[in-house]
Amino acid sequence: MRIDILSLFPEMFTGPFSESILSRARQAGLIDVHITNPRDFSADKHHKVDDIPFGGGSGMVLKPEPFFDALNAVKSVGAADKCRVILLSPKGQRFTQDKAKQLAEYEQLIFICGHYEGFDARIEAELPDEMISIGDYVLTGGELPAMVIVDAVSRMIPGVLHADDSAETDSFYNGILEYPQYTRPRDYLGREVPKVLFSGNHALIERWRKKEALKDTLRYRPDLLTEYKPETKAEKKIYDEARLELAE
Ligand code: 9D3
Repeated sequence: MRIDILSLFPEMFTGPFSESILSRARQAGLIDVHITNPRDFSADKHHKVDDIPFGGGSGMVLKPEPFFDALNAVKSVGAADKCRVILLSPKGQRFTQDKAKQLAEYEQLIFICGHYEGFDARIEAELPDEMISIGDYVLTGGELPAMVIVDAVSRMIPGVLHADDSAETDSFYNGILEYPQYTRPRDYLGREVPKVLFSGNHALIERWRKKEALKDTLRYRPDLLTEYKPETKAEKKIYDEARLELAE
């Protein structure tokens, strides 16, 4: 996948994209990330990218030309339906795991980052296929949201994660939190690992994990369970036990 980011602050991306999984995905040729500064496309001799708002008012507005021209420069010539242009904005639809999965199917993603001063409305109206927000809180720009989305999308691309890193493959835990995990030592200053994990009984361990996952979900994210429907009698029993044990 080719990923293009249009940003007036290209240096912000150097750290996160040079570390860990994203760096390995780039080295493996699974993702190809390019940062473009719309300032380099400013027609103006001072490389101006913003100007005062028509009609008056405070603040500045991001000019159309640098963004229209920068987008044209990074858009590949391939099929239009294989490329998605995303403008990061508090006006956008909320980013979700589902959206990450959908975006992972494209051959090219182009992210347009702005900042507090806001885009000329003609940029928003014409350039993006969609606008995305990462949540209802105010940031200083679209750079961190772009990094969040690139991170979430990259790990959905086949080959970026090791097979055993993928929680998505385990339908047994879909829509609920993950089960609690333990490693050595068996006894940490008197805090013992639950005995069932040493039983060697895999069915029993699975059942325990499912129940503890449900308990954690009830405890920390009960909002996730409004949609939860036990599929079988056995699952219903685990769910009832989870609620009972939590109430104790
Ligand atoms: C004065 C009204 N503000 C909207 C709440 C204007 C405004 C504030 C902050 C316009 C842009 C920004 C910068 N934020 C983003 O560009 C942004 C963002 C965010 O602030 N929160 C969550 N997701 C995103 S995606 C892009």
